[in-house]
Amino acid sequence: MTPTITAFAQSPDRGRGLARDMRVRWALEEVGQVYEVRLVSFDEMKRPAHLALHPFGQIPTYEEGDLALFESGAIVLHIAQTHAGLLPEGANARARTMTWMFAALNTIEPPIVEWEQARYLEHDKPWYEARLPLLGKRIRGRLEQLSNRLGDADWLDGAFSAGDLLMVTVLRRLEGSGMVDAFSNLSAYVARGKARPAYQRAFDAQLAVFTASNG
Ligand code: GTB
Repeated sequence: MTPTITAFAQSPDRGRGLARDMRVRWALEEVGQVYEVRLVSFDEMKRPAHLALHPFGQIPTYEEGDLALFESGAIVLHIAQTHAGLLPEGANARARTMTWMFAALNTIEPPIVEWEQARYLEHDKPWYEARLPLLGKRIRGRLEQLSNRLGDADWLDGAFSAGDLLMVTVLRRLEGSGMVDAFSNLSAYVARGKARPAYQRAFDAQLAVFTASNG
């Protein structure tokens, strides 16, 4: 059965592939699963039909027969568990991959989101100038730890996995900030992820949405 995912009809990232449908598209491309995309506007996301799929009125969602999922991490895990290619063989290796998936979403992504939100939503607040460097420092601390663990390996734990897929999409949120570039192994790691043909197909597909609606 062909799954359907949702994505922004008008992504605020203007085709940079930073919204979270990108990680789902990439996972589907990695495993060779054809998929359909339903584009939703901000208004539609808050209406009952979409809220029935996603209680928080967001993208991405994933529908496959009578299964409906939300949360990009859960969707990527489902894709990885139901197809070959994103989880290693062996219970321990799989558990370690899932650990990296959680690390990407629970340890690395939260300070990045907090920093982004401060930049977009708090720049006119009296605490902004003092708070932003603190948030940046928190991110750099995590990047340093991640960089130390990655060392000169290509991927976080053996072969490329769903853990790397999520980690690369999370680190990409810092593009343009210089924070990842300060760690040469991390910037090479992100570049390796972006060089994968499946990543490029996913990126092109989301970019085509932006190009179609912006000429
Ligand atoms: N925890 C959820 C998940 O992982 O799926 C979070 C989902 C989420 O934040 N969705 C966002 C959304 O639907 C889009 S990805 N927002 C609309 C709303 O909440 O009303 C977040 C995002 C948005 C824009 C950019 N950007 O412009 O660069 C990057 C990331």
